[in-house]
Amino acid sequence: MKRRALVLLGIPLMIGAARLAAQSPVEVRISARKFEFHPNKATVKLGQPMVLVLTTEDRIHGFKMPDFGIRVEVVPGQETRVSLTPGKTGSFTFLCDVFCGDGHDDMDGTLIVEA
Ligand SMILES: [Cu+2]
Repeated sequence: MKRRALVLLGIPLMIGAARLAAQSPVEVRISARKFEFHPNKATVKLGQPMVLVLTTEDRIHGFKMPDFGIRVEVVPGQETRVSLTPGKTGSFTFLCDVFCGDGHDDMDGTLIVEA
């Protein structure tokens, strides 16, 4: 009798843990510096909650990904965190939109969302 109670108690706990694992976001860390993002390519799964963790050491950069309506500043000494659950597949460009010098125009990267 006691054992059955424990088993029954365990089932909702297991379901809860599985839900949490399914929902816990994947962290994608990207650092910005003159004049590149590193890495400049990241691949994620369609519908997988993710958090972009953006950092820089040299100066303020921008991080803009128009396809997902994302536009933030990346400030030295801070982590800029952006939550995103990609709802479409494809290759999506992100770029720096804060002028940071002569190589600024080439400062971009790609987020690939796979099914
Ligand atoms: Cu720039």
